[in-house]
Amino acid sequence: MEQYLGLVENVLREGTYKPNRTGVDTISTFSQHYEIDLQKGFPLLTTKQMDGFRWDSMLHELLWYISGEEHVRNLREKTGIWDEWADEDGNLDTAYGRFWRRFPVPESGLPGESWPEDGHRWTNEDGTFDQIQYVIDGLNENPNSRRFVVSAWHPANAAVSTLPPCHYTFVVNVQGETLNLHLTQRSGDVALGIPFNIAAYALLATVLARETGFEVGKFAHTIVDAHIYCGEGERGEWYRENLGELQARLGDVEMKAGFEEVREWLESEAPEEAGGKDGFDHVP
Ligand code: UFP
Repeated sequence: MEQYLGLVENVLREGTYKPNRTGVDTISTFSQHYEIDLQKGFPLLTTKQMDGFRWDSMLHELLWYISGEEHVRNLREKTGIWDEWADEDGNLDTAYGRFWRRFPVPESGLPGESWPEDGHRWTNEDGTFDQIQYVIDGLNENPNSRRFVVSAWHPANAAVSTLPPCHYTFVVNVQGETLNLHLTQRSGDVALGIPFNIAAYALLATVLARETGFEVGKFAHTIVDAHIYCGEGERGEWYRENLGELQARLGDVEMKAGFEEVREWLESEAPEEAGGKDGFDHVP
């Protein structure tokens, strides 16, 4: 997929060396954006190994978001991808589904709001707010609205969470007969997380379009900090010292030829002490 290769290329060519909380340093860029036309096919990347298991995990993860559950007790029977973030009872301090389907609202709404006694039609029994139902009803009743925003970002929760949402808000937008989806992501691991995120939101756009009778249109993605993990310890040090030279020499490589080619080139350039073979997309 040319957009993904373009993203990899931008990060490698323009990125700066950036340590972060994980202890595994990154080559990082600010504000990457691309669009993918979903009418031309489903964006499942073939440059990474997207075998049955990973597709299955992504599918169950998305279904889990839509379920609104804030525990992994059912999800972990299908995939263990969220287990490390859950406590002993399987509860998470931050769960996308909880905010999508049951966003916390004070009992009578926020101060200054005219909140009906019995809540909104999108208010759940426990007083929380169902953002997904709000969007689906809106798409059916008033599709030209520009207010189809779903947010997983709860500022107070994010301040104390072990993993605040990465892909934290999306907006659905109708143009004619097509339904488009724009995702904003605060932090994106280009090698590991992003292929997963693209597939999940392309699928979500498809599901929302089917549910509301639209054709699926485009998936647009903005990533605020798009990064590639390059290494820790000596390996990180090597990248920190040599990134400029590496980038100068990237001009010699035809990146669009393929991710694998770039990877092979980096592997052959990076000396053994810099990680050699695994130095490129090492992930924590
Ligand atoms: N990350 C993704 N996509 C996800 C997800 C995590 O790319 O869906 F949950 C990556 C981004 C970053 C790390 O490398 O995980 C989260 O770290 P931080 O919270 O410090 O940004």
